[in-house]
Amino acid sequence: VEKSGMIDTWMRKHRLIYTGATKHPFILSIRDGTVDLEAFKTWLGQDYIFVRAFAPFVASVLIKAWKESDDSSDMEVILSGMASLNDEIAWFKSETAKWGVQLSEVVPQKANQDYCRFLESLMSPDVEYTVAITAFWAIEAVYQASFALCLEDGSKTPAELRETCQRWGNDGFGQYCNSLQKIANRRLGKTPDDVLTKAEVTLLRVLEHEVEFWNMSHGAA
Ligand code: HMH
Repeated sequence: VEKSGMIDTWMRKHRLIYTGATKHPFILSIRDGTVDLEAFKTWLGQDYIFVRAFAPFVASVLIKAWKESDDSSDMEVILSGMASLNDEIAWFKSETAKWGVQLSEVVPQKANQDYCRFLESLMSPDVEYTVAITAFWAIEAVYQASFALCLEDGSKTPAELRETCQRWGNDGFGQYCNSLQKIANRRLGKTPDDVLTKAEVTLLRVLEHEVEFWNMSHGAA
């Protein structure tokens, strides 16, 4: 069995759920300029909480890479992601202040709690590096694809939301996602079938959590 382009194979196989995560009605509303700014503010506050849980997850992937990886350059890619998170947390603080979102008053909604709990389960030392790096790639790739859509020619993204879309939709972030995808593909290409199955199931869980996460803002007051 040819396993080297596993991510592409899975993207084709799970196209529907991937599209559900990357072309969610909330993202499409940003893109066509009809976005409800209250929904945007909800997303902003919730995502700050998510990113605070995401940083320790990325740290756990770094530990797994250090222990298990067959290629020392993996660590540099993961470390660069961690460094961006430092900047990202600072950005969330200034962006929420700009929109009048009080971070101390943001209560994590159920979908967010569920997603953070899922991340925590992936931090266990029992979870293979291959499984964790696949999840990591998927989490970043969904945001990259979603926000890049809002920057395409012909999109009517409101001016005050362009910076947000740039944060994840820019080319540098796209290249970083490609680096993560290459690592995931390399690992998946030489992993036993049971771990391969675990990675595929984990990828699907990530995509489901991403859809639920977008749904939060969409269904907001
Ligand atoms: C929910 N998924 C969610 N938030 C994020 N900030 C990312 C992915 C990408 O970092």
